[in-house]
Formats: sequence, C-alpha cells, structure tokens
Amino acid sequence: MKTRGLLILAISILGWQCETPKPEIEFPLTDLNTTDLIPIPKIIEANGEAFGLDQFTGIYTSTSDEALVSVADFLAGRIQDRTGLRLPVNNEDEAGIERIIYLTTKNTEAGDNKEAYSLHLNRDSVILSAADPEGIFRGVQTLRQLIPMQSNDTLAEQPIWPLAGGRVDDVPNFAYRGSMLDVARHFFSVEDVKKYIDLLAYYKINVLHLHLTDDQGWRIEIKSWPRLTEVGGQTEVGGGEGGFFTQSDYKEIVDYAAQHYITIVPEIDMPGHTNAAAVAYPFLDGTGNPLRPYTGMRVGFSSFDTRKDTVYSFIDDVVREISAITPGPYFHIGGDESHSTPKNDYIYFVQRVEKIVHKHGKLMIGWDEIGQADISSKSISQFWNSEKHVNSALEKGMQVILSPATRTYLDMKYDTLSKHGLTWAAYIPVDSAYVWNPESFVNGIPKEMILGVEAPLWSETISTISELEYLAFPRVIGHSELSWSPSEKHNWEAFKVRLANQAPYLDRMDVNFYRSERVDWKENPYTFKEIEKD
Ligand code: TNX
Repeated sequence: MKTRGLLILAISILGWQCETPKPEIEFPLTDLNTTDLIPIPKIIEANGEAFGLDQFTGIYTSTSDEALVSVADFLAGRIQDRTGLRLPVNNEDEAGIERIIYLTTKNTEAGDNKEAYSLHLNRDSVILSAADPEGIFRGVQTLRQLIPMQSNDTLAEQPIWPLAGGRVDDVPNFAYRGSMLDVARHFFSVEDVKKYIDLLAYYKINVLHLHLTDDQGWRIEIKSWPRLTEVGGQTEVGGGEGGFFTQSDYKEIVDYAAQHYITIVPEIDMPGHTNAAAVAYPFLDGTGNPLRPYTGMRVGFSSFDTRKDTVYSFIDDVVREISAITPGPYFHIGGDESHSTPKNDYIYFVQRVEKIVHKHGKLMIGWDEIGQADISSKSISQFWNSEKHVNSALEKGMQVILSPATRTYLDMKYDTLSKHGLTWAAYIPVDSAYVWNPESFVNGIPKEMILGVEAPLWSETISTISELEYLAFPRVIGHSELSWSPSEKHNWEAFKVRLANQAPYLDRMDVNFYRSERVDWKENPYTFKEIEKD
C-alpha cells in the first residue's frame, strides 16, 4: 500500500496527465493571496494555478503511521462535511484517481517545529509536509479553509471545488494558544465542549483550559472524595441544577481534544473560590464562616484552611486523580482572588501545592497572583490583571501566559447593547480584542518568556452553548491570529475582511456568533476568488 501510494505520488508529480488521456479541465486562475485564511500564515506565495478538488481526488499518506493516517481520515471527514465528497484514504486501487492530496512527514522543508508545515498546491496535487503529524494537522486546517463553500459546476461534468494554487510556509509564533471555558459557574455538557473544540481547532488553537471548580460548583468526579460532585456539583449561578463530568466524561473530552491536537489544562481553583468543595467537606474551610451552597456572582469570600495537613492530603488526592487522566503537561491551581486567605498563608499554600503538582509529574500554572510565592522557574504565571505580580514571576524565571482581561476576556460585553457578559474590565468590541500586540502589551517581558496567549470565557452570565458562542465568536478567532501569526502580519483592516468571510463557515457550523457592525459580514461568499482574465 505504501509503495503504491508513493508510486501514485511520483506519477502525479511527474505529470499525471500523460498517464491518463482524459481531457484537461480548464481551471480558472486563482489567487492564494486573497483567500480568507485565519490565522494568516507566515509566508504565502501564489502561483495562479488551481487544484480541482472533486470525486476523482484521493488522499494518501507517506507512511502507515497511525497518527498520520488518523489526520488523513480527519481531513476526509471534514471534506465530506463541506462538499459531500467521500474521498478515499490510501486507496490501493488508483483507477479513477486523477488528483491527489499527499500528507507526508518525510523530506519536509517546514523545519523542526512540530506544528510547522509546508503546503504546496498545484494543478494536480496538494502536498502537505511537516516533521510531525501535529504539523500536518495544523496544515490540514489551512487546507480546509481553502475549500470554497460552494462547488463550481461549470468546469466539468462533475462538481469541482477549486483551491487557489501556490505555497504556504507556516509556523506558530507562540507555542501556547488557548481558550479557557468556565464550566463551574454554569455547567456545559461534553457535547458542548466538543463543539467548542471543533471550532477552536479550525483556527489552530491548541489548548483548552477547563476551569473545573469554583464557589458555585465542583465539576469533576474525584473517586476518593465523592461528595465533591454529589453535593458540590449540584449548584450553579442562578440556582440551576449544575452538573459534573464523570472521570469517563473527562477522558472522553481529553481524547477528543487529543484527536484535534488540543491539550486540556485542568484547573482546580484554590485556596479561594472553594465554597462548593467546603460545603461538601467542611474541614476544608479556613474562614470559619457559615457554609451554604452559593449561587451568586461575588468572588473572594471562601478559602481553604492552609494550615491543616489534611487539606494537603485532600489536594494530593485531587491532583493525583486528575493528573492520571490528563496526558498534557500542565495542572492549573487557580490561585486568583484569594481575598479571604491571609497573604502569608497564601504564599505558604502555593509553595506547598506546587510540590504536590510536581510530585504528580505536572508543571504548575496559576493566575498571576502566584508570582508572590517563592516558586520554581518551571511554574507558569497567567497574567490577567497585575503587571506587578507578573514582574515578580519574571524575576523568578517563570514564563507567562497572556490573558489581559481588557483584551482577551471573552465574558466582557462587546458594547452597551450586548445581551450577555460583564463590564468590570472593559467593553471589548471585536477590533479591541484584536488590536494589541502580545509581544509588547506588558512592558519588558522578553519574547522568549511569553509562552502564549489565552482567551478565558467565564460563565457567570451564560448557560447555553448558544450564549457561549455569542461571547466567544468572533473574538476568539482574532486571538487565534494574535497567537499564531507573527506580529508584523497583524492588521485589523486586512483581518476584518477575512473575518467577514468566516460567516458561511460559522453559519454552517450553527454558531451563534455576534454580528458586530464593525465587520461587513459576507453571508454568501466564496472562499475562492477567480482572477479576471484579460
Ligand atoms: C475574575 S480573572 C475572575 C473570575 C471571574 C471573572 C469574571 C480571574 C482569575 N478571576 O473569578 O469569573 O473575573 O470576569
């Protein structure tokens, strides 16, 4: 099978047309420079040709490596979603195949970065190469975005989806490109999370941080402490019924994310934001206040008891159980807004929990307040509010994830008319979410200390997937470009045209995105544009 695939490739590159005496299709000229790719690739070189995707196209892989073949199957599935074509993958019978899409992890010019890829589109072949299947997966998103939403039915007897020809060489600017979903204030189902993953993957986002616990709910089963979900999982903001992920649900999310080359970062928020846990197990409480289920939106009133060894045994169990079903390298300990924890106790707590996280083989991430503690350079500070705390983290040699509330908080209202969202940090219209430079936003962070960018979606004001989509889209699409594309490629005027052309995809995916008036949404466009012939 392998050799036959390669044979087909060779024939194709050397001139498939010579081998098959079919009449040539006159493809229209196309321009790869005017396609709607988001995030915008590092290098695009148009060649004016077009690749005709049709029922005579076959997908082949350079090896039978399982990961690579899964990416090929993923591509075939998404092509079917968009076009209805069911393209064969590594079909040994090449009769009836006229053009090929070849995915190869050999001889790539893409370089060593696992996510980098090189994509060549010519008349008869698409060749996508990368050092690793992960890079192939990122390149597959570019390929998907190049497929027009509608076929051209005048070129031949069969419908053809012409893809603009040329070459794309691409590599991410930042390794960590994330979004966070708060399933604690309101619970979202496995299906909702999977849909969010589908959409994030299309824009090359590679991290989904799940905020799994807060004052209003505990959302992940811990087998050694069952009341966390039996009691703590039954509440949410506004008094609804709550909910939680069993460990098996969580694994399903982790696996689904992995198929999309997305890393799940689990967050157990502590020592504050812990009311739901303390209602389930009162010994955890360090405030002495009466413990009642909480369904409001205030923050800062709860705290673990940071001086009790039993609290750390509990945390050890929680970190152990979650780490065992989390393949990614990170464990997020929260650490924000612990207004009811005395400062010394807070510092002691973060230092002790860091050791537990390391014991279970994970790197610790925490909101920027953790920079106050004396912790290792391996831990990561997530900037949301305080430059002072980020500077303390940098002095310790820690890397930073940028989530400035004024630009990346997806729960901030767009404007005064927004149906959902809060306003404490800012109104964040679509352009404001995009027009800032991660490399210079906080003074004095050397670029190599920036791990990446993450857009958090807190869920106090939203409880359905449709409301989630309203706040996340289109802003998170802009964040994907800020974290993937080099800063010299960021340009609001150019971006907003490409963004406008995402409408048909988002509509097809049934995404309730906010149709901001700052973008001239194209309801019925082509991704593909023809060059006028003289
Ligand atoms: C601040 S940002 C919080 C969350 C809230 C959010 C609402 C951060 C680390 N903590 O607890 O949900 O504001 O915008």
